[in-house]
Amino acid sequence: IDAVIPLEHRNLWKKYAIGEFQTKEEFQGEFVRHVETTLARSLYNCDELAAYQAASQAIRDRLIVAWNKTQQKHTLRDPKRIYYLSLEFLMGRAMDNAMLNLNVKQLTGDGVSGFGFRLEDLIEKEPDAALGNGGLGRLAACFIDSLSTLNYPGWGYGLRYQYGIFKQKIIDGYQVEQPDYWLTFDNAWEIPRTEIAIDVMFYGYTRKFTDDEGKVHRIWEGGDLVQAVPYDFPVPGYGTENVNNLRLWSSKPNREFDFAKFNEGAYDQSVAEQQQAETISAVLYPNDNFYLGKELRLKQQYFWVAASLSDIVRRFKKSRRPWIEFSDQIAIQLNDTHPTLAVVELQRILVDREGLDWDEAWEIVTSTFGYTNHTVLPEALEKWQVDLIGNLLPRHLEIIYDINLYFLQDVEKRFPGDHDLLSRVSIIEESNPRQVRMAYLAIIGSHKVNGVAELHSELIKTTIFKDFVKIYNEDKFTNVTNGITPRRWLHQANPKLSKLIAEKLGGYDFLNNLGLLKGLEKYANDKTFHKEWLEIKRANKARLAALIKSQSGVEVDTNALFDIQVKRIHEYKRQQMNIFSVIYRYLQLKAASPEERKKFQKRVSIFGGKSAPGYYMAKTIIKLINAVGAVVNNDAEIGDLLKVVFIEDYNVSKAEIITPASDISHHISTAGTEASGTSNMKFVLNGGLIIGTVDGANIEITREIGENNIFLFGHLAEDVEDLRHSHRFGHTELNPDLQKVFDVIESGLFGDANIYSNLLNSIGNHGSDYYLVSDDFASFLNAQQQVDKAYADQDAWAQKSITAVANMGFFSSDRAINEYAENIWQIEPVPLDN
Ligand code: GL9
Repeated sequence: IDAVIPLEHRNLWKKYAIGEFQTKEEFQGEFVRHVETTLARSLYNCDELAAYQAASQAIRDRLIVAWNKTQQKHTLRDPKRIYYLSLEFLMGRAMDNAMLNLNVKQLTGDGVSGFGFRLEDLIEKEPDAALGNGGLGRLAACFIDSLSTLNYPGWGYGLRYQYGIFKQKIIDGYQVEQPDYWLTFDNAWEIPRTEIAIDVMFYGYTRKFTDDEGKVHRIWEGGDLVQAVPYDFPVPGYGTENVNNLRLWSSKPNREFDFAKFNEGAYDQSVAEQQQAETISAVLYPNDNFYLGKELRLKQQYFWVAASLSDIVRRFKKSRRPWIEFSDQIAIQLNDTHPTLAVVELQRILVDREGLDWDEAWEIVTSTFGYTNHTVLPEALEKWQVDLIGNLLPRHLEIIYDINLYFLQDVEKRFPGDHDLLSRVSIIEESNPRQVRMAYLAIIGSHKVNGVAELHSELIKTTIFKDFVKIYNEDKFTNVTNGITPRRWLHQANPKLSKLIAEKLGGYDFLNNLGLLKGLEKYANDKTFHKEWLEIKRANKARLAALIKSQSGVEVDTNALFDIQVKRIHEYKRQQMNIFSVIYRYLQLKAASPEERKKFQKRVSIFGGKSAPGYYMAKTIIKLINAVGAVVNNDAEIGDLLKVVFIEDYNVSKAEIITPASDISHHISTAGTEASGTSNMKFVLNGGLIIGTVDGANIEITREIGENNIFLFGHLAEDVEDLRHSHRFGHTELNPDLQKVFDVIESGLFGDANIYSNLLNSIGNHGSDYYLVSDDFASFLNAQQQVDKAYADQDAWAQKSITAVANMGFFSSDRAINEYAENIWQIEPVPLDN
């Protein structure tokens, strides 16, 4: 109470409350003040970096004013809130996004140019917040953008890694990892909240005790404490005052020095032990779609979950509502199984700390959580060793056993005598060593489970979670197809196209209502519009060509078809199949006469993406792509007919340049393996067509834009199992065209053939060809031919491109968030004050 300014003083306060700059001049005033005071510099040493920092401070001030208003309003109205728990938020840069959302970009640009700076240069000074691996982390970033834009009261909770995803260097054709220390300079986009640090415990033991009423309890005590310090990142919505919060936790040594553990003479060692606490949030694990059972990763998960839940529960308790209303006020979404310990932690808080009965607590827990599954790949499913959990979190392991016991008792009642079923669905896998199946715990602890595209949501019901569909009712399982924010992925990344669309549709309303793009359809056959459309594509290709030239020295012709595959390097995503087809094309060009060659479509094959540091096959694929580039790009006979480029260190900021520049992009995973994909949506929204398999969101994209506007090929998900079976038992010949490609690799054309032998042997030479590269190769080459043919008719191509864009409204993350809000979270937007 004593923290509140008394009524009689509030007018004075309001007189001095920070105003929001409205004009270029006001911005300039703020800019100079920040250079001179915040940065303690002057007009004599204000370089580009300082100018970026001062401009971002000025914009941050505005954000914070709106952020405060939003949070005050939410505290006052106390609506139901959604908390999105994600171990990854792949945000990219903040400044451009903030300027566009606050509608101050023009003014800021004019303001800094008054001091001789170019806004584009300042934007480039900001390091990416690269706190994610790929699609899953970028999805979380798009989702919080939509939560703010749609005025939902929603917070993200994550970890503030000091090192984001590593920086990729290509040296001698190989990937080399370098640390991404992104916090070298002050970060204007975060607000440290040291005053609300939370203690998190690890290790220790559990003890039984009986209370005055004779009730038996178990408590957890005696462990090591680590401090969780929150850093708040304001998340502005577009076209609204609403600014939500992304709260990222950073680990610090505990405030109290542990004198019990402190032996005299071992002071330095004691301090060093304390410092260990900081390693918890030090680094993002760089694996995509792959699980690694490291203790530090488990520590990260619990640290983040415990701090977030403590924060959420504290906020709930301030409202003095009864516990029974917890899930009327709070929804928590588990982004993959990474935060599944939250289920256990909430049950522990309610039972051990707040004294609720088990059943009452469990009802609250299960009505609060929802779980999103993002992959069916078996190597990606988290299973923690029982002993690891028991040592680090002894009380949680007991609770997991109890959850399992009650669950299995229920199942036994409903399916008496089905012991196979019991062992199949048990949270504990009775393997050696025993393991906790986190996905099962997430399903049992949630009221809804969703996949991320239609096919994927069907597949989880019929394969990995089949038994749970039988146990629960079918409508516990649902689908929410992924989406992307059109603010970043159209307006910010492709300002020219956004402007052209706005001219045709009479304004920028489509950025809040992407379905309005439908209005473009009537221009699909308009030849003058085709020209404008293709001209913008050309300009975007020139922008990418400049990036390629500056990075790799390769000059590419913007008249060529730009063919792009950028995403994490993974065998299931089949970059190997793509580069094999490029080699095949090269062989055909070499075999052709000079006359025949002229008939070939010029192409630039562009690759980009990181491999997990320990993923040998993926690293081999990167080496092969670079080796092919080195041969092809230096072949004078081939010239501009074919270029092969690997863009180093693919990240969000580069994606903003690459995506608008594509004519065709590859989304060619083995059917049934890519849960959704989201870059497929980004490319099509920017007028690029796609070549893809019948997988993930490609299927829904086809349904929306029409099958004439996409190049589909390959076997269907339903065929995959039989094909794999036939590889194991039958004798399968390698596709003859693929054999030619293997022969030339083995001849040493791309360097020592031994480098590639494991890659080739996993496919041919009685390899299992688990990802069906050979099975799909013929239809892949055929689809490539269709692409060439279609591209030759530029008007027909423009028509496809425009029609596709016009029908992409469904893939806005606003639509996805509205579906979550209605079907899973039961939350409503909080209207703006007027
Ligand atoms: C992923 C899927 O592989 C993608 O197909 C999907 O689009 C995204 C978002 O739902 O989720 N699952 C997954 O584990 N990753 C994905 O990208 N990987 C990471 O980014 C860690």
